[in-house]
Amino acid sequence: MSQTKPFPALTPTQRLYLDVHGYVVIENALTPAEVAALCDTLYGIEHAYRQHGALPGPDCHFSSTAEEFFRVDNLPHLAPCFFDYLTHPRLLGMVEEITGGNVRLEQSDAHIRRPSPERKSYGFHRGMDVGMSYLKNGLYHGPFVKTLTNLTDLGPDDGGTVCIAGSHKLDIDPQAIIAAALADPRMIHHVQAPAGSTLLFFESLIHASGIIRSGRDRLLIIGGYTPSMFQTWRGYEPHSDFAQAQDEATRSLLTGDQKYHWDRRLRLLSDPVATS
Ligand SMILES: O=C(O)CCC(=O)C(=O)O
Repeated sequence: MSQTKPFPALTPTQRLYLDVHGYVVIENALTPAEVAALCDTLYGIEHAYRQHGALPGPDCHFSSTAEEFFRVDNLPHLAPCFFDYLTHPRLLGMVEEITGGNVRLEQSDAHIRRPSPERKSYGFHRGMDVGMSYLKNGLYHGPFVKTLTNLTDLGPDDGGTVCIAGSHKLDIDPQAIIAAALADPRMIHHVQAPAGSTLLFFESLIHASGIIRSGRDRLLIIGGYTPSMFQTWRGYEPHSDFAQAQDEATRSLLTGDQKYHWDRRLRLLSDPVATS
């Protein structure tokens, strides 16, 4: 990783929004060229699969190959644009800020979602227990954080991510939270943003894929990150030769080999955002 990760990476306003709601949208985090490369690569992988049933490389898998939901998993070694996204210095700076120290890649996946007439309800879920979170300098920190970047523009009918705002702090049975929130749509926030915008969120936030009503494809890419001593999700172990060929910082990001040498990164809310 040649560029430095900014710290703090979030403005005080972005950090406040994140702490209150459990997510914040960073508009235009990626350039149009980065978005185009990711879309071309993802469509290319789907095309190769539909033609020949081919996987795009070793140590990866498809979580879904349905027409309305195509998903390829474990990405860093599959294409340079995937690698660049998952090692994006600014996004990593944000992730480290809200986990509270250096991170490793825990999972990575890219999706193509298409309209599905059968899909009438959200599949709300969370991937981390709220009890694993902690406060430092009065700010909320969590051990599992995702950067979900939409690669297509998201208007109100394009099926952007939905979430129950503030649920990242609620140590309550998720089914009870979901039932209560569904009774008042104001509690369900719905991401709308230009292509290349990143939804940064705690995995303890209850969230789901939105429902596409526009008829347009929705493409996205996700990096999941944890402190260095955590394991990957099953099926996301790094491709060994690829990881070993990286510089030390990148290898640690991919393998978590810093383990319990956890370099803390803590800010105050009032600290201004770093410009580089
Ligand atoms: O499709 C989305 O917007 C949400 C994806 C999601 O729920 C997840 O990766 O856990």
